[in-house]
Amino acid sequence: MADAGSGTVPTTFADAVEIDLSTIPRCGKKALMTGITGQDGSYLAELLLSKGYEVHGIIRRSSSFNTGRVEHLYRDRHGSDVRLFLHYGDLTDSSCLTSLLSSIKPDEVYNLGAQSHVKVSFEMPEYTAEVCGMGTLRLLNAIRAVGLEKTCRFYQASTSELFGKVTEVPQKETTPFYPRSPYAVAKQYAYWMIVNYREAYDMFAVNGILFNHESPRRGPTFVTRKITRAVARISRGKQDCLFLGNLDAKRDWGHARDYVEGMWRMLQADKPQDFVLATGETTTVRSFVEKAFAVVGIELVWSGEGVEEKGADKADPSRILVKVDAAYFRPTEVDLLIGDPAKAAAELGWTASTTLDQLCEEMVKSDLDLLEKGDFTS
Ligand code: NDP
Ligand code: GDR
Repeated sequence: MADAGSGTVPTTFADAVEIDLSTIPRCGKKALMTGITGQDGSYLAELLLSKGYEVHGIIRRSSSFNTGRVEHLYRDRHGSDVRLFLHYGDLTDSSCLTSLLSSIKPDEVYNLGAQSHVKVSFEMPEYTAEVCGMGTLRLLNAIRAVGLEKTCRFYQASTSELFGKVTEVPQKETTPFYPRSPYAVAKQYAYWMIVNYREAYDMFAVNGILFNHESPRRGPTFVTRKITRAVARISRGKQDCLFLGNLDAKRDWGHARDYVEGMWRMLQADKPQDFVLATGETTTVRSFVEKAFAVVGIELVWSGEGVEEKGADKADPSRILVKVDAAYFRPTEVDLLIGDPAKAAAELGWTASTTLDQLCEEMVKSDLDLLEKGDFTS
């Protein structure tokens, strides 16, 4: 079992939910999760603990602490009523996956671990395939190797990136795939492995085809968080300009907290099926920039040079707040994503409850808060 730190590190995120386990009876179920240190993993761990699960998360060895997002959930393993266990492991290492599954014998496995950055996947295509593609196969095989295939339910973090080049709008479960990055191609391999193991071995294995979901805990190199962090810093005079890539890309953005509820519901269903989770609305990156600046009261004017603050002193070179930098463009782009969540609404009773305006405001305010606390490392 791994150490998550001393337990004295202050909670980084204002939305981190402390859970009083003494008020929550155990439900008797165990979940094993890859990617627990990521955005979704931290919200899913909160959700499962609040439902009485015993939660086991696989973390990677790192030269610095990488458990900041679950720090508030971690109790010293020598204490009483411990329900969150962290284990070192990696999706590239079959032996650790097999031995963890054999010792934990989980009722549910959530495979959230990934090299999840689309742009980075063009620079590290082979590693991305190893983790996102082969890693999923390793986990599926490990479940079979230890004889859990008939009892253990499996959630695969599939993605709207599978739809890639637009063939249908809005995109739903039956829309053909056309992946546009090494990341998406690797995820498509994993998608079909889930379908194949479901059909070949009668496993309860499902794909959640999730559209973009964000939060104050979003990694800082994804576009929404990159924007909200910069807006916080610019509004406090700590940064002059934000450099972005393609401002015209359109995404269907929801809140990660809503989406992990959908993941859990997929595994509670009567039969294993694949589901799209989305809001059903799409917005350009450009419009998200406007919304984020509006939270701090800055109105923008778009010009040839970049994006200016409305009414700013023209003599002031710092009036250009956003500039386009070609370095952030991808070799192939996904131009338009908009999902149809009708099947999830009808069969799981799931809908996205947070609007984009609420999400954007929450993210900007959280980044202002982190800036004020001097905690801008997350
Ligand atoms: P993050 O990038 O925030 O988290 C990724 C997680 O995977 C981290 O815990 C990371 O560990 C872990 N990880 C990376 N490499 C490995 C590896 N080799 N072995 C084991 N674990 C590894 O992603 P999100 O939380 O945003 O996304 C969760 C999953 O959902 C991912 O699979 C992603 O591809 C998918 N997805 C995400 C969407 C979104 O909009 N957020 C939409 C659709 C799908 P570490 O902290 O050490 O880096
Ligand atoms: P995405 O998310 O590629 O959709 O993948 P990201 O936030 O990286 O990009 C969204 C869109 O914004 C454009 N963009 C920029 N993106 C980044 N990161 N940085 C920039 O400076 C920038 N400027 C413009 C991008 O070109 C793109 O069009 C996310 C990940 O979480 C995946 O793991 C997940 O599968 C999909 O969402 C659904």
